[in-house]
Amino acid sequence: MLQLSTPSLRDAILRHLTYSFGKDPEHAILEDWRMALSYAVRDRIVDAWFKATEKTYETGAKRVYYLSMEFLIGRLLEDGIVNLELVEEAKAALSEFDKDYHEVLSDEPDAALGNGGLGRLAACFLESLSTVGCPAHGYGIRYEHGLFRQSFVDGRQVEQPETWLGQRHAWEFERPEVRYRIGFGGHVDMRGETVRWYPGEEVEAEAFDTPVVGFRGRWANTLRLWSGRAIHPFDLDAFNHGDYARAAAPEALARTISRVLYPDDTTEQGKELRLKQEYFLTAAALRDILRRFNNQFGDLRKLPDKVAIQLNDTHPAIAGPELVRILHDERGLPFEDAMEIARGTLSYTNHTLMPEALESWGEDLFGRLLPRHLQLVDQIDNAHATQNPSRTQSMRADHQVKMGQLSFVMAHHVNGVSALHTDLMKTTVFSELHRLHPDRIVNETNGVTPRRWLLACNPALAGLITDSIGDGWIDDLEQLQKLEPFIEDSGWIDRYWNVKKSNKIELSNWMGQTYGLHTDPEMLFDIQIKRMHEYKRQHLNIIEAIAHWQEIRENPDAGWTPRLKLFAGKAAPGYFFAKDIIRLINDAAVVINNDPVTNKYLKIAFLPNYNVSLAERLVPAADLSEQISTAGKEASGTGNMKFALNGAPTVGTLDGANVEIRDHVGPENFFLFGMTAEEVMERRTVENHARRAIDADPRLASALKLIREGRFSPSEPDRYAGVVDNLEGPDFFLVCSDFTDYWRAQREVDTAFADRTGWARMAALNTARSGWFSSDRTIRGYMADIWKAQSLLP
Ligand code: KOT
Repeated sequence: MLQLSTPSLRDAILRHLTYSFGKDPEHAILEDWRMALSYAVRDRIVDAWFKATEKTYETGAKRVYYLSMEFLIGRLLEDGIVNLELVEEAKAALSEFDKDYHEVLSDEPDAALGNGGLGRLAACFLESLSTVGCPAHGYGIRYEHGLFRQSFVDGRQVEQPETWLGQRHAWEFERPEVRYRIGFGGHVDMRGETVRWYPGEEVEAEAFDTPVVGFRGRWANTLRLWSGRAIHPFDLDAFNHGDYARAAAPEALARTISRVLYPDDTTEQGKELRLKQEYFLTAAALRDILRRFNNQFGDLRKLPDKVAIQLNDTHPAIAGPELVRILHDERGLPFEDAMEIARGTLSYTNHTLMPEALESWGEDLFGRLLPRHLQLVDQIDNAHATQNPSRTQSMRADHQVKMGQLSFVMAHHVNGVSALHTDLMKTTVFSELHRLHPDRIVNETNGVTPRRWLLACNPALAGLITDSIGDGWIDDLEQLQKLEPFIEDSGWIDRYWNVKKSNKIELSNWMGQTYGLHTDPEMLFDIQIKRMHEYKRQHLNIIEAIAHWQEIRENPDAGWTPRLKLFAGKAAPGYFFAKDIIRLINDAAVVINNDPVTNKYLKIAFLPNYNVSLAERLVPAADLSEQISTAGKEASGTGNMKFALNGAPTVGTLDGANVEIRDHVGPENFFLFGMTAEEVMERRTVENHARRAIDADPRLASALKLIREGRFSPSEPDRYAGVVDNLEGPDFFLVCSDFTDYWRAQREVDTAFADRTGWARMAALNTARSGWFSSDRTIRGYMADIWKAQSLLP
């Protein structure tokens, strides 16, 4: 391999500034500096990347492929700097040029190629796959526009297109030589044994590669994103006839496929373009995987020994029929053998049990876009029915194609993302398939990468930890347990508390400068940040705040624990109830923050445009983590883990990974409230459950009354009639039924926070006992239980 000597970071920055961007230091703008630093860092990542690729070929190791419609990677420059341990050198180099490190890092736009938890998990997994040295590729779509930009007008969410590629992007390598034709529609030609699909329309998928470096630069994998382009980009004939719009049409049409990320999280849309995107990603990835396999190994029967393909939810589920189609129709293997090889290669992760999010496609649409695949789905379904005569549920009921069942049948393992969620999979949506295939479902509780979610975002805490126990925790997070003896030491607890305080001051200052929002860092910072959804119950939080505000007004001198309630999160553009909740929070904030009687005790703010970078600012400064979903609805949660790790105890329900967080940190360091998943199912059957709960709790009754009467929307008193009607009526997510216990838990928080040392100990215990929630542990679990893949690190 080419051996070049590594220049100092300072020299590399200057060289790139000069020769890659054609600027001298006097004329360089912030973006030039950011790009020059990025290229200097990227050069070093490329070295690690080449070595990893070479080793994977040499050893003939099994490779892992993670197929996902979303990768919510955020900014990459700090990730690279931190993982290559270049923080001090980068700061020093920039200061030589009189540039501020943080200012340069903040210039990078977030790559928001995902909606929320599912996409962020994929990003944490990529980093952990590299850190543990597992040969892997991520495959996704290079959306031109990621998740929309959110702002508020009169408290209402307004969406604008996001343009992360509007500024220069340092991290991708275009691969014009890696292109595949992806077909849609057309017809199927059946001649005896040979079946051939002749698509009616074709677009080209072009690869863009981003290297993903692991901790200490010991390994780097690839995130390969596909971009749509036309096969014949330009209709010259139309152009020559003066029809310029028609001339450019093929290109515009092809580009549409990778134009924009669907902005829905846990809600299904069933749109044609979405199915096209799913097939586009999957077909391009499979072609690429098989090409690489062919070059190295050849014998398709060995595919399951050399290739593990993980489907991130059902979005790439078409991989099952597509792989069978290639093996059977194109490579001539018998159908049964093709099935067996495909199933030996594929595994599927389920991320939600919510019925509206379980993908299914109408057979008309499906058959029109993918006629051969529809035939194969039927053949797969029939074969499964024959092999399992006691089966009652088909994946082809109601003129639909049910992607969850298809994925299950085509996978050797199916996993849930927390212990509770996995148990519920077995007893609810997949109960029949679980009975037929009792060894197929396994649990892999989610995790988060400690490099981004502690080392990079919370340098003060990371510093204290390393000072106390050394730096082994960074890639062996369970070493945080070694902190426990320090927690007895009051001097150490003071240091821990000062770290939290300095993080809160920093956030306060930033919110002041950015939003003109004035906050007191002495307050309890109570934070709920996540997608807006009824099941996540941001409305439970704001209704409790309104009730609390009333109580403070009635008795202003009772020595209340001062609290700042922060919210952030986006609502899907068509999810009107969720948008109403955003507006209610904003409206309530105006009234409550301007109440001179109460505003030293309670303040509320909804920060706009929640994204990964905003989470990185908020998590280290949190005192309290709100994880208050209706039990049984949040598959896992991963924000909950980030907060616990950064020393914010949880107020939460027994839902998703909250259950395991509570087990790890200890029940005395977790503010539990609410019904269990079982109780939830039972309560729903009780007639008028909401009415009963309201009648039993005057605080809840009066908070709902204030909202209904327009106390927070005086110019439009019935603005929230729909919200209150829902809560007093069906209240499917049991906000009213859980309110009283939530209130109790919040008052326990108030009391506990008043004891500063006691609280600091609780926070520190959350940090010390959260090591299990590293995504390194999760990835090792997938490698051992599902992929049977080995680390290639010494
Ligand atoms: C979205 C659409 C369809 C199916 C599933 C989803 C989905 C699920 N999107 N995000 N999730 C979340 O995934 C996270 C990672 O596993 C979980 O922590 C979280 O609870 C899910 O809601």
